Order: sequence, then C-alpha cells, then structure tokens
Amino acid sequence: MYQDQDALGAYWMPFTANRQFKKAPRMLARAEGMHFYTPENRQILDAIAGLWCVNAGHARPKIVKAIAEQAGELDFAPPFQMGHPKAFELAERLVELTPAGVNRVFFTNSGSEAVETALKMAIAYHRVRGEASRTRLIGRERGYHGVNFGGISVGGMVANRKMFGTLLAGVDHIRHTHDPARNAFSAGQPAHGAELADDLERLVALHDASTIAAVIVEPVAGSTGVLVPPQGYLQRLREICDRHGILLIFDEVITGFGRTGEPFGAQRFGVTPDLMTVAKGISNGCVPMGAVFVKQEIHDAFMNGPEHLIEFFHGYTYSAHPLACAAALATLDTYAEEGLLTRARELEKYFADALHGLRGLPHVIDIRNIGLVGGVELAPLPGQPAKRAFDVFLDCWERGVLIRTTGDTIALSPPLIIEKQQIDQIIGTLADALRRVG
Ligand code: PXG
Ligand code: PLP
Repeated sequence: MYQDQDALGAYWMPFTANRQFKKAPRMLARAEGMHFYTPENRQILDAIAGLWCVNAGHARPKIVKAIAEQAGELDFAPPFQMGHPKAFELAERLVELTPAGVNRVFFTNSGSEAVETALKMAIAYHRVRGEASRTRLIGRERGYHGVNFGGISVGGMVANRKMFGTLLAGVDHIRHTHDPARNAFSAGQPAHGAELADDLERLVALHDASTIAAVIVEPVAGSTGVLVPPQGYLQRLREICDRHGILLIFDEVITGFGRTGEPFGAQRFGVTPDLMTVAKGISNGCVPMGAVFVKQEIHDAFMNGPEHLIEFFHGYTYSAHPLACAAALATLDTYAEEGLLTRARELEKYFADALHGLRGLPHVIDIRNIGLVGGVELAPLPGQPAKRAFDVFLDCWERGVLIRTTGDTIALSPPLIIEKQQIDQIIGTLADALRRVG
C-alpha cells in the first residue's frame, strides 16, 4: 500500500509526479537574477523563467520594493464597486503596449481565470448585441488554456481532459499545426501549414457560423511542446473569423510580455485578435495576476442599460489585487528601463543557432524556436512515453540547469535578461545530458 513520506506527505503537489518527487525532492530555497539556489546553496541556472513567467529575472530590486511598500500602504481593497488608483494606472500602462484598439483590461489572478473570463465575455458579448445563438467555443488540438472547466474544454491535451467527465457542452476543435514530416528542424516560423487554418471553415460548415462565438488559440503553443505557427496561418485564421463574425482570442499567457521579441505575439505575427489573455510575465511571476485585454467595441457593447446596474456579472475577490498591481507596475518599469520586451529579438539568432546545434545528437527528432522559446523533441523510449525527456531533465538538474519537459519535448524559455554565455551553458549542459541519457 502507498505510504506518505513523513514530512512531505501533506502537500499534494500540482502537475507533479508526487511519489517520485517525495523520494528525491528537488527543493528551491532562494533566487536572484538568472539563478535559483537550493537549500544546500547549489546554484541552478533558470532556463525556463520559473514557469515561463519570471521574464525580468528573479528578485529584481524595484519589484521587491514595490511589493513590500504596497503591503504596508494598502493591503487589500474590495474590487467590486470600489477601486484603488494603481489598478487604473496599471490598466492605462498596459494598453500602451497592446495592439491599437485592444484597450480595455479586466484583471484576474491567473492564466486559467483569464481564459474563463475571455470565454464568458465572448458568449455574453454576442448576447448583449442580440446574437444570442452564438454560444459555441472552438479550440485547437494540442492547445493549453489552463485547468478550469472552460479552459480544459477548449484545450486539446488529452491528459488534462480525460479524467474530468463531459466538460463544457458545445465545444469543438480545429486541428493542430504540428507537421514534422514537412517542417522538422524549422528555425522560426515553419514554411508549411497556412492552409491548416481552413479547418475552421470545416467547423463553420458543420455547425454554422451563427452558432459560433469565438475561436481561441495560443499564437505559439507552449505547454504542448513549443509549436510555432506556420507562416501565414494566423493571418488566415483572422480572415476566416472576420468572414463569419467569429471572435478571435489569442491566449498570450506565455507569448505575452516579450517572449517572442515584441510585447505580444499579436505584434510579432502581425495579427490583431479581438481578445487576449495574459498572466505570468504581467507581474514577473512575483504576485499572481492575469488579465484579459479586449477591443474597445467589445467592452462598449456591455455599457448599456441603467447606469446603476452591474454590466458584467463576473469578477474575482482578488481581481486587481493591490500587491499584484504594485508588482506589475514595477515589472513594466523594469521591462522598459532594460528594453526587455524586445530583447528576445536581439538574442533570437544566437539562441536559435545554439539550439539547432543540438541536431544530430542522440534521439533528437525535431528542434523548434521563436524569440527566446525553444523546443527540442526526442524520440520516446519504446513503451515509455515522456521517460527519456524526464531523464534529461533530471540529468540537467544534477548539473545545475533547470529545464522543463512536456511529453518527450524539452522546453526552454529563459528570463529575457539572459547573457550569451548563459545560453551556451544551457545548451552545453543539455547536449551532455542527451549524450548521457540512453
Ligand atoms: N494559457 C496558456 C497558453 C498557458 O500557457 C495558462 C493558460 C494557464 O495559466 P495559469 O496561470 O492558470 O497556470 C497557461 C499556463 C508547462 C506549463 O508545463 C505551462 C503553463 C502552466 C503550467 C505549466 O509548460 N502555462
Ligand atoms: N466560493 C465561495 C463560497 C465564495 O464566497 C467565493 C467568493 O466570495 C468564491 C468561492 C470565489 O472566490 P474568488 O473570488 O477568490 O475566486
């Protein structure tokens, strides 16, 4: 019978192999800049920005100070029917970074909550403008949109869905864009696959556009193993949505805040969505925060009826939490002072060249990259999916580099403050691990 390992038993860890972890715990005690430190003071180079979120690096002084001061000044303010100045200031600062016209902000506490909020807004928007039949939500195979019921319903990762019953009704999926036969080892956007966006036309033909509220996709699919959109794909998706009056939602929880070399993937790929979900880098991961950015006309469609009535029956106790707002404002200052929202562009070629240098090492079957995101896909061990990549992860951890794996893909997404010799260290450690792991 399974027995808890004494002192570590009470904590049921999220998305973790709990029994394996508790036999050989990997603890982090402290962090600064590009590094974590273990309780034994072993230095670990952070190749994944914590969990794709610490884009300015760890323990940045300005952010630390802002959070500490805010806790003493205003620890909490009710967000329903009350406000505090930093929430409004933050929203104004954020919409300076978003594509033109996408200039209204709704705050949440995570990416998962941002996704639920955006899906609800999409359905409600059609209703308030008199098209209440548009309730269907379309996601994409291999998509990740957090872990709440809406998000796993439009999401396309089977392990995140299969345990949880029938999910949300009225959801369908377009096919994913992963095509190793044509696109393996593409640097940047793959050449083939713009036509995969036409799969949305198939669903329009099946369900009729008058039943479809919105399509949600990640500009670059992160969690599923770094799938970069084929050239022209997002443009085509935009055109089809426009043709049929379907809202386009970009889930920018990972691609937001400089990951692809522009503030948002929307700008990197030159496609403006109707709604965008963000989290993670909005507050540099220091205090939980997420948000939905929407086009002004979507917001304005709700501003009807008697003025004393609530327009949108939705919100979280901790929406626009003062500590999160203070952290986010200091994060935006840090990004601006250090040019971090475009730094991934400057480093993209160096990072890509180093990453693609892993081609030819044992078991490497594909390498993908854009900005400061990289994916290295390995051939699975026969009958043991995900094991080989996990062994590489453990080997790198022993040698002082924190990477991330999903299935048999290794994902890299370092803080945007990374230096070239740290890119070399990550790739060198990974190369050694690939040679060592059978
Ligand atoms: N949408 C996208 C595109 C994400 O990447 C979420 C929503 C959910 O955000 P929250 O803050 O609720 O976790 C995410 C989160 C991984 C990994 O393994 C990726 C995420 C979260 C945890 C693990 O790559 N992304
Ligand atoms: N459950 C109960 C019983 C509540 O009272 C609330 C909020 O008041 C919630 C859930 C939602 O919590 P949150 O606003 O932090 O998402």
